[in-house]
Amino acid sequence: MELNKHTTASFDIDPQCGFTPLCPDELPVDEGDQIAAELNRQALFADFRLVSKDCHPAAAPWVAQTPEEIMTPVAGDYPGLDIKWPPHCVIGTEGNRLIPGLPEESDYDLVIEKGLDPLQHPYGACYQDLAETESTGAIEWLRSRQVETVIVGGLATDYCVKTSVLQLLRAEFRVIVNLAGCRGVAAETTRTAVEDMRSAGAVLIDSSVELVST
Ligand code: VGL
Repeated sequence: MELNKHTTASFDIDPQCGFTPLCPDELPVDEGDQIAAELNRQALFADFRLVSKDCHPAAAPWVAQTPEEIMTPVAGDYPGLDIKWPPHCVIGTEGNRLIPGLPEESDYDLVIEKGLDPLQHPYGACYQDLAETESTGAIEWLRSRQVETVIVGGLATDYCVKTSVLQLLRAEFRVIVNLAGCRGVAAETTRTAVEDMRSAGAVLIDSSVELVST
């Protein structure tokens, strides 16, 4: 896969401790803490590097109060919410931090924070809401820099990575998903996510070894 660095961005989706075994009480994804080296490698093929972060409040209607509530629908009139999750990536906590091995946040070209509003629980990095009406600015930022191709990796393949990839494709970027730089919550939903991304037009690669700079 040939890439022109000047028109390519590398986008790390939610590579945060709260999605790794380092924070077992949050949303631990198997090997979620093992992707930093691969994210760093894919970034070598891009002039721009972005990261998105889940930045949640400690209390919100989507926070599951018991383990049984996890992934059950949020009851009540909350159009911005779908299902419940354990508290994760809360501002100011360890779970909110980037996984070990990644650059400092200040070394990224753009840091996108999403999910601050307790009445919204977005998955994709491009919008603050499930209805995709409030931009995070990622798409506009990429367009203003004439980016054409976005290499994506991060956590988790079956939720935030998938949704971000579909959003970027709808915004007409060429999207490359680096599977070695991603990990999923569950095997079955990860398989479906890979198929959904492929059929929407994403290029799936096994690792950054397949990338070449022109
Ligand atoms: C995520 C579930 C809930 C993710 C975020 O980053 O993939 N998954 N919140």
